[in-house]
Amino acid sequence: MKLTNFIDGKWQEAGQEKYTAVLNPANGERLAEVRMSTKEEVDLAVVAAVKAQKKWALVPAPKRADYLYEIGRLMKEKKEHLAQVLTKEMGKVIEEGRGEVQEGIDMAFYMAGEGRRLFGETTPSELADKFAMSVRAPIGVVGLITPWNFPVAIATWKSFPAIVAGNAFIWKPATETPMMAYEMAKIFEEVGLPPGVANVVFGSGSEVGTAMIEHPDVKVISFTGSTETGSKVAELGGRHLKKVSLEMGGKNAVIVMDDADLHLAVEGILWSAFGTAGQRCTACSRVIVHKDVKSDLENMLLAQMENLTIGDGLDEAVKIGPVINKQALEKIHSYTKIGQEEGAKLLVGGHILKEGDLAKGNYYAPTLFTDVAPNMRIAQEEIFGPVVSLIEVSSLEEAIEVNNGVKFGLSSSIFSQDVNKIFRAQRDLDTGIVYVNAGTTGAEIHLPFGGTKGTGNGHRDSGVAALDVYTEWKSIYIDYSGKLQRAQIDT
Ligand code: UN1
Repeated sequence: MKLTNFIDGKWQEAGQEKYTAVLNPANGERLAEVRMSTKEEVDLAVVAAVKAQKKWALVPAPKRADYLYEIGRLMKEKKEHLAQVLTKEMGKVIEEGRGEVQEGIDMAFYMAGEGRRLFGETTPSELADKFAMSVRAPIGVVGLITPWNFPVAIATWKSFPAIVAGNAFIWKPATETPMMAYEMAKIFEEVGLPPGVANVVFGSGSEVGTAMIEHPDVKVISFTGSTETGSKVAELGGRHLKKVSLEMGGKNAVIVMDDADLHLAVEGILWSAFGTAGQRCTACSRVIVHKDVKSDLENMLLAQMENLTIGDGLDEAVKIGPVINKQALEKIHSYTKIGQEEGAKLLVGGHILKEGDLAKGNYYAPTLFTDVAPNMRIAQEEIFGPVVSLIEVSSLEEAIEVNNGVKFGLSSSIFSQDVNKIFRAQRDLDTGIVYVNAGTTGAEIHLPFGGTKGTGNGHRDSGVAALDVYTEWKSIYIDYSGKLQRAQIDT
C-alpha cells in the first residue's frame, strides 16, 4: 500500500522518490510505504489552502459544522476499521484503539455544536449611541503537526476547531503513523469538504514541518510531540512571528495518601502507567506514596502486574501492546540502566521481551522501581514507556512539592478520602489537569487539554479553549450617534 498526499481535494504523489516504511510495532510487518514530501508539496498545499480558506471563511459557521457532523457520522460508521488500522500501525491494544477513535468522533460532534455558538461578546461602550462587540475571526491557513501516540484523536483536537472556525489546514502526521491520516483524508474527501480546506502532506519534521513553519501564509502552527522538537518549533516559529501552540511532555504522578482506597489506587496506577505501554503524554510515571502505605501498595502493585498480558494489541485478551519502534525500546531500556546506576531498587521488569513471537515486535516488560529519590533522572525525565518510579513521602505537603518538582506540568492525580487534602491538592498541584481518585489519563475532549511549565506555552488543545488557538479576536465599534465621538477625550 502506497500512501499519497491529499492536496486541494486530490490525491497527489510527492515529487521525490524517497519512501518511509510503516512497520507494525507488534510484529515488524511492513504495512505501507509513504512517499516523503518536500517544501514543494507544502507550497502547493498552502496555495490551495489560501484559496480555499477565503471562500470557507464566508460559509456560515453552522454550515461548516454540518461537514463535521458528517465526518463524525462516517468515523462512527467506520469505527472498527479505523481502530484496527490504528492498532496495527501504532500498537495500542484494540480496546484503546476503539477508545481513541471514539475520542475523535466525540470531538467531531462537540466542535460541530460550536458552529452554532462560536460566542463573541457585546460590551457597553464608553460613549453614547455606540455599540461595541468582539467576535472570533478565522485566522487563515493553519499548520498541524501531530504525534504517533494518538494518530487520530490529537489530529481531531486541532483540525476540527480549525475548520469550524473558518480556517483551512495542512496536516503533517508523524512519519510512524501516516495510515490514520490517510484514512481521515479519505473521510474528508467522502464528506465533500471543499478542495483545499483539508490537506494532508506526508513527510519529515525537518523538511515538511520546517517548510510549514517558515511559509509566510501559514499563520498558526499547532504542535504536539516531544519537548525537544517543540522547542525547535517555537524557536523557528518565533523567528517567523507565528502563533505557535505547543503540547509536549509530561512526568505525571499519582499521589497515594495514607487514607487512600488502595485497591482503587492500584487500578488507577496500572491503567494510567501501563495503558498504551506508557506512551501517553498523560501517562503516570511516578507514584508518590505516603510512607505508611508504601509497602502495602508495592505488594499490591506487584501482584496485579503479574496479570498484565503482553502481546499484539489486536488480540482482545492483551492488555499491553508494543512500543512504537526499536529506538523507543532502546531509549526505555537505557532508563532502566540509569535507574539502577542511580541506586533505585528495581522491583520487577526492566528488560526487553524476547520470548517466542514477542521477539518480532517491540515489547518492554512493565517495570517498577522503588526507593526512588525525587531528583533521580528516572523521576525527572520523560521515559515514554511502561516504567514507573515509586517515591516515598511523609505528608501531603511533601507529596505536592515532589509532584511539582519537575520541569513538566501536564497531569497529576491524588488518591485520598479526606476532603481537605483533596481540595488543597487540586489547588496546589501545578499541572494543567488534576484527577482526584482516578489515574492521570483519560482527559475528555470538551475540557481544555494542556499543561503548565515545560509541557506547553499556555495554549490548550480541545475544549472550547482550542478555539483561542484558531481564531483571532476582532473588536468592532459601531457608532450610531451621527456625529464624531472621540473616545478618551474629556468633553
Ligand atoms: C496524549 O497522551 O498525548 O487523557 C493524549 C488521555 C487521552 C489523551 C492523551 N485522552 O490520556
